[in-house]
Amino acid sequence: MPAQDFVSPDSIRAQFSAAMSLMYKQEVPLYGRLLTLVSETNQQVLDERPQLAEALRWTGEIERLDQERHGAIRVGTAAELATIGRLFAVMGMQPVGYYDLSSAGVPVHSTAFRAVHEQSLQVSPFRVFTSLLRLELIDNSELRELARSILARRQIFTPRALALIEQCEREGGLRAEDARAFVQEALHTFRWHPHATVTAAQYQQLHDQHRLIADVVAFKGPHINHLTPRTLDIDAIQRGMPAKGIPPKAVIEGPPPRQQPILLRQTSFKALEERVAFSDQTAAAGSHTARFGEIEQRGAALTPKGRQLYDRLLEAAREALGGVPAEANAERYMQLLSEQFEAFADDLGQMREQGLAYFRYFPTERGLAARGAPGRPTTLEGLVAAGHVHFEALVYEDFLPVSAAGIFQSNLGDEAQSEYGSNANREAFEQALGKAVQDELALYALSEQRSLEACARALDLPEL
Ligand code: OOG
Ligand code: NI
Repeated sequence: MPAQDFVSPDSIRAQFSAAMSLMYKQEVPLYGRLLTLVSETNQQVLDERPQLAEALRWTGEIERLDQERHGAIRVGTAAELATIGRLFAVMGMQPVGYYDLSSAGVPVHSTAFRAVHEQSLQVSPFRVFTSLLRLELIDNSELRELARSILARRQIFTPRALALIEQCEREGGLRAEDARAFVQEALHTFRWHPHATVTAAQYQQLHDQHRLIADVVAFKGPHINHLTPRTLDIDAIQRGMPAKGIPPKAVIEGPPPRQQPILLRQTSFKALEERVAFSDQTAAAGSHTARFGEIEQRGAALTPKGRQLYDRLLEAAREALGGVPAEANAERYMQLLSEQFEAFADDLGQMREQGLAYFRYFPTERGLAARGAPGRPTTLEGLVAAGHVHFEALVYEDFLPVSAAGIFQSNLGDEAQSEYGSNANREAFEQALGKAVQDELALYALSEQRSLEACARALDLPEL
């Protein structure tokens, strides 16, 4: 079968992302309202800040902005994680990064499934933060066994989804009709199921141990628990949410507001209370809070040096606060954060000189016009100074462990604080997944490198 008959994985991911968004809008109407607020705000920002619009045009992000979102799921077993990995691979999504949430009192570890090449990200930046429950961290052995046996009985994929994954692996791709069927079949795994697989008493037992355990174990599948659009101004959204009847969490996770955004800033709002029918009930007499809303603003991907600085400043702000950021100390926390981050250059040129972020380079009209001209600059610095090469920050495509912990906590409720020590175990995660997770820093470095190579080619230079 010739390869050209196959639909590209990027296009399957774009279809899936759109289908997921449509499904979630129907399941969680507040998500639809949030999308409207975000797109109105983004339009306003683009109108008011032509320089930002220009930067987004250079990188192409302006075209992907509307469809940009991430989701999150939590799976219960190694086998589920491995198959989810194969399902995402059909859509060109690879596991990137390892996140340990145990140190934050959440018994999971996680990765992000996403496209890894800038051209694929341009077609669809859709990503899914995927967590694996760690039953081994739960010390109540009876409950652990109960959870294990319940999880062992469920099948979170439809038979047709499994068959299409196998077909794709065997043949090297899916044709249009199969790709459409795959998207519909895969959606079932992420749907909300109001029928629990456990009795009301079992639910209570799981819930008393940790709300997250009940969320993962008591249902038929790993329902998508939020879908997060990308905003260009998260402070405006945070301020605008209450008026729309959407109460946000107390503080925005991540760095403080800046001229040049870095990494990721996120805020969320409380979970919905859903009606649930436990297995010993005929009507939906119970309730469960699983799903919430989240918004994010993305900025520059940082180099190891930039990331170390970020981690240090964030830690210093938290230390100075002397507690977990919450409603009562939110203002002081934002103040401390801004003070600390004065030490982080807020200018693209300086960030580049100091080696804090990754960049993409583009040949300019002037550079192209000067091709072959005698005496033109041939080094990167010379080309930048002469305006022959333009640079923009490479956008961060991943997540942040401290922020993720804050998001988990905000929707699990503050009563859910537990102690699991610091139990990072990337090896165990990769063994469950059946492959290694990719190093996000290496991916950014490659992307930057490719943009330099493309620049050199366009400008007829040997290398940059
Ligand atoms: C995932 C929480 C983390 C993010 O954006 O950092 C997250 C979850 O609650 O399952 O979504
Ligand atoms: Ni999220």
